[in-house]
Amino acid sequence: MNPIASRADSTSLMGMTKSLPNPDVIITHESDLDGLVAGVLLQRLARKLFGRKVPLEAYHYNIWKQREPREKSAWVTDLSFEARLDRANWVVVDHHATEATPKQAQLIHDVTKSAGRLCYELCQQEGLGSPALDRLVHLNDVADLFLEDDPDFELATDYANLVKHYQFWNLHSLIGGELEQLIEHPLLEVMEVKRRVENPLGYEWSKSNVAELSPTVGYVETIIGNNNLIVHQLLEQKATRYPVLVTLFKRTNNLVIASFRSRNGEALRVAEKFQGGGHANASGATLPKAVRNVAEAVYYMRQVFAAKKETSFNSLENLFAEIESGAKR
Ligand SMILES: [Mn+2]
Repeated sequence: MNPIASRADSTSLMGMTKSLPNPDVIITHESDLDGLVAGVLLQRLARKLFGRKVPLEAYHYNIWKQREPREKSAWVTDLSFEARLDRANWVVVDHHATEATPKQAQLIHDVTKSAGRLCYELCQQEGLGSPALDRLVHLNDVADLFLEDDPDFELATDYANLVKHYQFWNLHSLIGGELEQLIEHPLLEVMEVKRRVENPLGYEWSKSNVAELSPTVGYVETIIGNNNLIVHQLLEQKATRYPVLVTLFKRTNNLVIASFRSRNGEALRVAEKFQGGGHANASGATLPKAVRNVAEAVYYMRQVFAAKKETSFNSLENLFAEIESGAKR
C-alpha cells in the first residue's frame, strides 16, 4: 500500500477497493442504523474481495476507546478516526470530523455522507449494489445526516429507530444479517405508531421541562417519544432560549450519556468539554463513572460549566468530591 495515498475523499474512491488490506476484523459503531449498515456492508465487501467471512464487532464509543487496536489489519467504520488508529494495514471509513491526519492508516473520509453511504460506494465498485440497498442507504443517509427536508425524513427516522429500539445485535440476528430485510420490515409499523402517538405527548411534556445548565445550554428532560425528534423540534421552533440542548440517559452499564444538539454548530464544542465528540450539531459524551445517575449528571455538568469561569474550581477530583457530597444530601 502506498502510504502517500492514505487519505481519500469519496470523490476519488475509484479503484480504492483494490488497495484495501485483508482485515482480521471489521469494527463498527453499535449505537445506530448507520453503524449497522456500514458494518454489514464492509463484511460483504471483505467476502467479495477475500472470499471469507470476516468477524464483525460493534462498540459504543466509551468501550471502543478502551479497546486495544491489536489486530495486524482491521477495517473500522462509523467511529471517528483517531491517532491511535493510525496503523499500517488499518482502514477507517468514516464521516465524523477529525483533527488527526493519517500517516499509515488508510482514511476514507467525507463528512457530507453517512458512513453507510461511504461503505456502499466501495461495495458498488465491486458490483455489490442493488435497488434494495440503494433504498436502504438513502434512508440511512437521510436519518443519519438529519436531512429534514427530504420527503422520506419521517420514514427514515422510523428505520433508524429500529436499531435504537431493538438494539444492534438483536436486529442483526432477527434479519439474519440481511440488510435487505429491513426494507418495509413489519417492525416499522411499530416505529410509526410510536412516532405518531408518543412524539406529540413527549414534545409537550419536554417543552415545559427544560432546565438551565449554563446560559447557553439547556437540559431537556425526556420521558416519552423520540428524543432526537423532540429536541430537534424544540430547537427548530426556538421553544427555549438555549442554543444547545442536552438530553441525558443511563446505559445498562450504568454510565450516563449526554447527547448535545444545536442548529449553528455549537453542540460539538460543548461535547468536547466532556471528552465527547461527533458532529457539529449532533454530538455526545459519556460522563465519568463517578456520575451515577441523571441527577448527578445535571449537577456535574453545571459544575463543569461554572468551572470555566471560576478558577477556584479547577480539578476533576474536586468535582468528584462535590458530586459525592452532593449525592449524600
Ligand atoms: Mn454515522
